[in-house]
Amino acid sequence: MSTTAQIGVTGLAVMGRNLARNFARNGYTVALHNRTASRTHDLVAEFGEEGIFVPTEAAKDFVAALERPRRLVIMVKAGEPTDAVIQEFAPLLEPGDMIIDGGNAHFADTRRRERELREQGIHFVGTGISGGEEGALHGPSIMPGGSAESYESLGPMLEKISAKAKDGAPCVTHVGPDGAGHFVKMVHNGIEYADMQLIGEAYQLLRDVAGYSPGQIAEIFRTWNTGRLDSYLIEITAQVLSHVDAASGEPFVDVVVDQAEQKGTGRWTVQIALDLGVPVSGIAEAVFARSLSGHAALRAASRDLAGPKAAPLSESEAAAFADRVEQALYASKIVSYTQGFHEIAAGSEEYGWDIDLGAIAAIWRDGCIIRAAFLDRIRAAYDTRPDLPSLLSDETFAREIAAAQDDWREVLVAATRQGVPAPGFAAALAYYDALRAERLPAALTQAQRDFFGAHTYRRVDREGTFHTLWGGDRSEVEA
Ligand code: NBP
Repeated sequence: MSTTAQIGVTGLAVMGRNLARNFARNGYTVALHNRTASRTHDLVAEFGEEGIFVPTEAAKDFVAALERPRRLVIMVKAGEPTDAVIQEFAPLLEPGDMIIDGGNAHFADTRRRERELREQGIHFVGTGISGGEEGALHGPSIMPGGSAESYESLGPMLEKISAKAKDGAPCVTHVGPDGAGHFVKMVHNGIEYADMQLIGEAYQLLRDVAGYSPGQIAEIFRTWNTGRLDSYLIEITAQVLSHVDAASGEPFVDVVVDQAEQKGTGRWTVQIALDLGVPVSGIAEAVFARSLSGHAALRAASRDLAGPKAAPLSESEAAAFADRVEQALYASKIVSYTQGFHEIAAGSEEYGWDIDLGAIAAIWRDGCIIRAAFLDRIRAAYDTRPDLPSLLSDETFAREIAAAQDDWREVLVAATRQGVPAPGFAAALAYYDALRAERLPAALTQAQRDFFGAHTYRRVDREGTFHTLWGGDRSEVEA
């Protein structure tokens, strides 16, 4: 077999198939492989005219079809299948070749695989790909990790197939070494969870407090989408809310069972944040909210618990309330991104990745699920001040939150009074208030720890570490 393909894709389910087509549509010759050969042949039969494909069945033929250094993309189910595919292909590769894992791998697995393959001289490029099957075909946001050397060879190809932001910039950057790409993709998904939760809370408040119908709320979201909340998720929310179920004639959202599922990347974001000691309370609330929704029996057993008497709003009050919800949603969104970027900065520090936070905001501007006009502003914030301690320290965001905060608080008052859960809005506001607090009750916590466990404390007025003899005369000793 002649060695002609510039890239090969193994794993041709929805994502791999569309990614392979994207490469081919952009003029690359693409070698194809899948464990079950029928997927390979189906792709060629259906889309063969879109570009030049080299279908293969045996692993050795797939490898032989690739020009050197070889670029081999794996798009299989994350976890054991990825290891199985690596074990199948790695022995057939040579130093300098690249294995690109585009699946949703845990970054710790990516670090391990990168280390193991490096010993063989193979570049392992853990790559986050966001945008679902449509993105894979028309241009995703791409977050490659791995060596700088591999990016030199791979970068131009990824730039070609990626989404392009409004200013024409490709939505791909070399995120950093080893697992950096998959780490950033993980946090991207965590932020996506938080975004969706906040949108869900806004919807529920507009429905239960303001009394709007799903169709009316769709219109409100459409209006919001012309302003600073302009984003893919707000846009699709309007579409979902205006959809009427054909079978029942009811709003579609009312016929969907209210139990949200998850695949795990949101949970990982929170687990890793706990390990790194980064408070991502907004993302955590979003993960917990999905989890709570799924506890059907627990919810059924709790349905008769007492709640407040709801007082409906007048038409003008409802309109004013909707404006307040927009402020609360925007302010909470700023906090979610603040927390997500904090986690990326902490991961970068922990693993020595040297991630450019502004560049990450820039590559999320298009192609991915959280794409939004807002990300341009985050990029601008980091461009202005690369050492920004937090997005909340950015002057523009701080000013916007200052303008939003009264409404944000009012929305939470209304939510509490009417008994509508808004954990995302509340967690975001609590984070904001905790950060700006002069004193936190952590002082009391530390004193309690010293009382029951002699864990010591530091004083505000003197250097040193101290312990109080709580069981004795309560005198203070230097620890
Ligand atoms: P799936 O995650 O459903 O995986 C199906 C593919 O994995 C098929 O090609 C299957 O081969 C192959 N495979 C499995 Br399962 N076990 C294998 C094994 N032991 N050896 C070799 N191949 C094996 O496909 P997908 O939804 O296209 O997603 C691909 C990757 O992209 C996943 O890691 C996913 O998390 C990630 N991702 C998905 C999305 C999305 O929107 N779906 C978005 C972003 C990232 P077969 O045909 O022989 O069964």
